[in-house]
Amino acid sequence: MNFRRIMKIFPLLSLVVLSFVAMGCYPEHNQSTFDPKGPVAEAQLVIFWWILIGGVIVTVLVEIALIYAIFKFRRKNEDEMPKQVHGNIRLEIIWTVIPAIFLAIIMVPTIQTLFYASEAPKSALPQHTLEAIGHQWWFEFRYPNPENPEEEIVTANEVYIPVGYPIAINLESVDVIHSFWVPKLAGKVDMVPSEGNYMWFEADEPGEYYGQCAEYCGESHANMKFKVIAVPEVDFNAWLQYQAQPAFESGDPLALEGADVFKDAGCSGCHATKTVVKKGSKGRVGPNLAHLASRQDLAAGMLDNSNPDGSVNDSYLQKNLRIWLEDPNSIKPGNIMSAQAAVYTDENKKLTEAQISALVNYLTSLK
Ligand code: HEC
Ligand SMILES: [Cu+2]
Repeated sequence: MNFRRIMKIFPLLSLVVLSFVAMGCYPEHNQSTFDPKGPVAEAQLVIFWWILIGGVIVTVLVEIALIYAIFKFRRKNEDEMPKQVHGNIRLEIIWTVIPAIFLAIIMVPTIQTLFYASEAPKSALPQHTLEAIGHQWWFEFRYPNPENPEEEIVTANEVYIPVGYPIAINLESVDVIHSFWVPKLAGKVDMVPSEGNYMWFEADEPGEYYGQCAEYCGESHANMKFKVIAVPEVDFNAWLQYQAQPAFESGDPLALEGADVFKDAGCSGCHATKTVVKKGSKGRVGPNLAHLASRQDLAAGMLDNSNPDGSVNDSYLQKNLRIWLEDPNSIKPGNIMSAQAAVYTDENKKLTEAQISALVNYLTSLK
């Protein structure tokens, strides 16, 4: 293709690219940072605008100077050589001082916001704390048990918070570095193995806020999502109390059979169904399944079981569980369950159709 042809399609190409870029910025999108729903994300957005506006002013000034110089000092005809200069102390001081002033101005709100985001404000309200633990490729959450400070309530991939309260979050990882990001509530913070990290956020209004791992952590990094569900405090307390209850025991014969398969097929080796654990104890390889059927998604946001109003639809859940158990790898490439569970690695131990049906029935009963 010759240069002319490229120049002809260039405007069209840039339009297409620009429209894709703009699609990522529309504020209503659940992972857009342009419509913050909490004070931390708001403060960070203000910094973004300061830096963007400062950057635009500097860019425009530099471009104007550049274009001016190009025209003013260009070679006017073939036999005239423009004046050759080297160095200009006054100019150099000016173009060092102006950006320095801009940086100094932007530094003030930046440092303020750094301090603001680094620790939850001490308020009269009781503080809620939360442990978030990154695993390849899902998130474990633990709450202090209000009934017993020595214990923690465990769940996965879906986290409830009370609206209007600062939530202090301790971040950890059991394997590689992950990053905890809920764009509408706060900027990302790394989850570093054996090196605790900390952040806080607060939701101003009830809603579902999508989260995402934001640090490349292996094959299914892009499939490592979670949900923050902000609800009024009474609902939060009810939810937490409910999560602390033991898993529901169904009397349905197929579910009972499924519970047996769950033990016999080695599922319980990686999945706990006990909700309350000793504080700081090591979790298992896979997500806690005690109240799996009360969660909107399966496999860290990969399969949606919910009705439009957020309630769990049992028939979606059953369908999704079947898809997951038949071949987890087709949903989440490289996931540890298909890589390590004997029922997927050993042809002789493969789950039968009947076993899958029993498991689906049992897991759907875990409300
Ligand atoms: C080697 C450990 C291991 C074994 C054995 C195992 N799993 Fe898993 N399982 C995992 C991991 C890890 C995940 C998380 C996958 C992901 O999201 O990346 C998972 C995810 C799941 C999920 C989705 C959970 C959620 O919160 O969305 C279900 C359901 C599940 N497993 C059921 C089972 C059943 C049933 C068996 C037995 C047939 C089983 N698992 C055996 C490790 C295991
Ligand atoms: Cu990741």
